[in-house]
Amino acid sequence: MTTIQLFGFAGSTYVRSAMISCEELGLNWELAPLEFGKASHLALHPFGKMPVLQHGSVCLYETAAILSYLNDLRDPAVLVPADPIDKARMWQIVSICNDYAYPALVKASFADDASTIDTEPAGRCLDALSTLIGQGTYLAGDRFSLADIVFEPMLTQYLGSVPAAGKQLEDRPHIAQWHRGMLQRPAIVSAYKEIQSA
Ligand SMILES: N[C@@H](CCC(=O)N[C@@H](CS)C(=O)NCC(=O)O)C(=O)O
Repeated sequence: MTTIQLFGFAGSTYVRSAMISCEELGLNWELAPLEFGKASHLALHPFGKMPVLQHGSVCLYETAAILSYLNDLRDPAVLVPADPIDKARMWQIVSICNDYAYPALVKASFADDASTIDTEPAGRCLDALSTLIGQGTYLAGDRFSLADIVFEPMLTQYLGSVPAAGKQLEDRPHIAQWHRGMLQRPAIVSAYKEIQSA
């Protein structure tokens, strides 16, 4: 199969989600350099973000679309639940991640002084996801899905940058347990190894 090129930086949480998906699906992929903000970048992504996927003649931006495409390269597709309720739950969580968790956990973590940020919005995201996961092992349904793949890098970024994050996670034991499980998943372990060597 033609190598999948992921344009972006390994530090980006959304690029990480694409890397984890490729690892989980056993796809042949590589990170490709991006001249951030330059004309060559805007030609790939008119909004100047990352990741961008290039696979043969297919060029895609927007992470949810990229992850859905990667999943459908595998037959049977494995990262989107077949059950309609689990599938709706998965897209609900991806949307929560994009609209609420990304600003609250990721953008906030880039503040000049992460020890002074308002952690209430992140706490609200963790509470919502805690309610949705209940006693489960995965965020949506009983299998690893795109919901886990999108949220895991966001939480890891937040925990690595915001001093109050550890206590916030400790206060939500189901999410803490979910995160421990995610960090042991082989696809996530190997994606993070790639990130360290990138
Ligand atoms: N809606 C986009 C968001 C992508 C996004 O915000 N990526 C971040 C990196 S995690 C980015 O490109 N940030 C650079 C910037 O905002 O200047 C998607 O789903 O792919």
